[in-house]
Amino acid sequence: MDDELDRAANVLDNATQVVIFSGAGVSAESGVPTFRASDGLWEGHHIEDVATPDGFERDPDLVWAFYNARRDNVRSVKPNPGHFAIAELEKLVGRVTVATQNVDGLHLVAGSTTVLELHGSLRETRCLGCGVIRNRGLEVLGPKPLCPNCNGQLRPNIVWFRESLPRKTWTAAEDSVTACDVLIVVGTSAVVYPAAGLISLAKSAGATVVEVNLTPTNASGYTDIGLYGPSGMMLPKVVERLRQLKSSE
Ligand code: BV8
Ligand code: ZN
Repeated sequence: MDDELDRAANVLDNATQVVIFSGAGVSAESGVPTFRASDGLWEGHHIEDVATPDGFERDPDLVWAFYNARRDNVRSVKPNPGHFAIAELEKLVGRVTVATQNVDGLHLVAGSTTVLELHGSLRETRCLGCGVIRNRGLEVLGPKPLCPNCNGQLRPNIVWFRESLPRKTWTAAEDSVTACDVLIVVGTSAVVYPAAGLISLAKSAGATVVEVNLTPTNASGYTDIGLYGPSGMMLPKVVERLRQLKSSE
């Protein structure tokens, strides 16, 4: 593994633009549950019931109970060394963009400054009446939150299955991976599209792809350097090696 860590540090040392494409695995060591539970359930619910527009239409109370429970979870968690190593990269590499599938906001809490939240944020609500998107932090919202502006029904500002990703955010993500020298794919099973398509896009644009995961995934076919172990351990090791390279230059 040392060779792979050195190779990863070397490609980062020569990079001017780096993109981190992250999924639920980067937050696992912070205590945020990942999606691919073995029984296909997500915190005891079927995806269909809690992460689709139809599910919300059918039972908004169930969906709000699900998202309020995840807001409660995120209120009690902190970024882990993997998030902090990603934030630290910004001091060592010209331009770092984080394109995350996660909605927990932990990259921002850890200090990353350019974070594209491809699937929205647990901290944001959107009004079905006036359309206003608000960042409500992690305040308790109650079972049927209403818009303070027009008293309309609020929904989580999250991208559910069969919904489009926010256009500006998605375009920025595509542009960043097309321009990057290195793409670090961390903590994702790379099964959800269009987000997972960023990996092949980066590869076809000539980027070196580094995968950080417990095990190989659907991304592994595009991977040049594989770092298999917990991201909270692997990422700080890579950044430490990179810091040593930079200080010896
Ligand atoms: C769209 C928000 C089109 C919710 C999410 C059939 C019908 C309709 C659509 C489709 C279809 N078939 C496919 C699709 C497209 C669909 C899709 O991709 N489905 C998949 C399941 C096949 N995509 C969509 O629907 C997207 N929209 O296509 O619109 C459209 C629109 C308009 C008009 C025409 C067409 C929208 C997708 C977004 C869905 N929303 N999240 C919420 O979070 O509440 S996706 C959800 O899954 C999360 O965002 C999550 O990030 C994402 C992917 O999961 P991962 O992050 O990868 O997490 P996972 O648990 O899977 O893996 C964790 C990994 O970490 C593992 O590899 C594990 O080994 C690793 N790990 C664990 N611990 C560690 C670790 N690694 C390192 N260290 C550790 N310690
Ligand atoms: Zn409103």
